[in-house]
Amino acid sequence: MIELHYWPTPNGWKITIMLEECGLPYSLVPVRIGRGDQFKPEFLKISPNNRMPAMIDTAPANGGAPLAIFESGAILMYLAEKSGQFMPSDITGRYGVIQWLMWQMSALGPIGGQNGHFKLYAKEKIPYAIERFGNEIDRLYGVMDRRLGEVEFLAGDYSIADMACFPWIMTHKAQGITLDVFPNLKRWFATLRAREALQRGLAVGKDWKRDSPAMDEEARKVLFGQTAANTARQ
Ligand SMILES: N[C@@H](CCC(=O)N[C@@H](CS)C(=O)NCC(=O)O)C(=O)O
Repeated sequence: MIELHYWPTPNGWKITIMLEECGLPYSLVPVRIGRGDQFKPEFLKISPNNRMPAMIDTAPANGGAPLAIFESGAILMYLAEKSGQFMPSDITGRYGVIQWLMWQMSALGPIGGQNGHFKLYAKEKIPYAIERFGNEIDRLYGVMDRRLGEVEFLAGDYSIADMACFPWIMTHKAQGITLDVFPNLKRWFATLRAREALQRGLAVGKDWKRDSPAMDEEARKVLFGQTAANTARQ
């Protein structure tokens, strides 16, 4: 059984989308990131970077002890391997998926996060930062649009690379981007959004936000201004 430590955010949705797509049974442990659950010692044991998602497979394929994994890209690869779905086993197909997954993890996600931070959340609006990350996220959307002009999905067939990117394209309006100027991306986005499993994945934990909203004063205090010193384990 997969135990997913989760909160409904773009990095969390990647995993609920995959779990719904591949049909592996799973249970959920909420990590209220706006309330500091990511600093609880039991969570840091499985996710030392104090970020969710993280997971534990209580029955890994090698029959060994429960296996804990953090970082959404690593979790997606693990679930693809475990289920035998959404990542081909031949070397050409596999690395086709991995390279786009790494692109999402190293570029689309982090730059989208910084763009959102400076555009929406930062109390002080810094024009240079807004322009810098606005340009870069626009460039990345362009990279994806060009790729999707050549192939239906990022790595040929629908894969974990598409699942990783979707939540970060879903936030395009908040990022200040219109998909009208990226027609191939717009086509891909509509195709994925129509998938029932993906919609189920996006709905996981939707109600939780009522008690613990994504961003309020308490969440700001927990999420912003983290340093090595103030996040050190007690
Ligand atoms: N590279 C990580 C990023 C995860 C991440 O940034 N998670 C955010 C929510 S989307 C989080 O847990 N934030 C808690 C915090 O900032 O303390 C991954 O893809 O798993």
